[in-house]
Amino acid sequence: MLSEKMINALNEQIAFEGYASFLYLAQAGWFENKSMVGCASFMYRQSAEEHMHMMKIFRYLLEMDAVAISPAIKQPPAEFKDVRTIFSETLAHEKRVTASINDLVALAIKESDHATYAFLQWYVTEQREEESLMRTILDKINLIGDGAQSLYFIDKEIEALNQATVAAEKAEGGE
Ligand code: OFO
Repeated sequence: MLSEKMINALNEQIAFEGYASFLYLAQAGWFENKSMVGCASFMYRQSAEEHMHMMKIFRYLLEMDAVAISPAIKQPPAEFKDVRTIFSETLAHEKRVTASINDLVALAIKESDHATYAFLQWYVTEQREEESLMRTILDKINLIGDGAQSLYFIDKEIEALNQATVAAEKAEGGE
């Protein structure tokens, strides 16, 4: 049985993941408007992933006989400064998500909540991979440069990363 505190914290995490899904959707739209289709498909996939992260917690709460709350989502921006800013903000956002997952893990340990501790380990791994992926993208942008002439090459690189991630996920069996 989950504590009241854990139920509330998991419901807050649902809202966090939901916001990430809509933020990445907004960024996908921004990229598509700029004809950066590689970056757009990357962000559409990220958005779908965040939705899946949200649903995993939603279902976990229900499985544990708790109330899962469908969150109110703050509207994300529709305009963004440039490609580099989008990816550095995305990395910053993922770092905040990691901190929030770590707080949940700490709470599970404090409450000797072994079921939630085990459940959260998937998120610990996921966050490590996500942060590493965003850092790789920023490194590539730094190498290529982000002037107007470079956008085409950045888009191609991110499309290639996107394809590699999809292939790796398929090989792992879905997630
Ligand atoms: Fe779900 O926040 Fe990262 O991936």
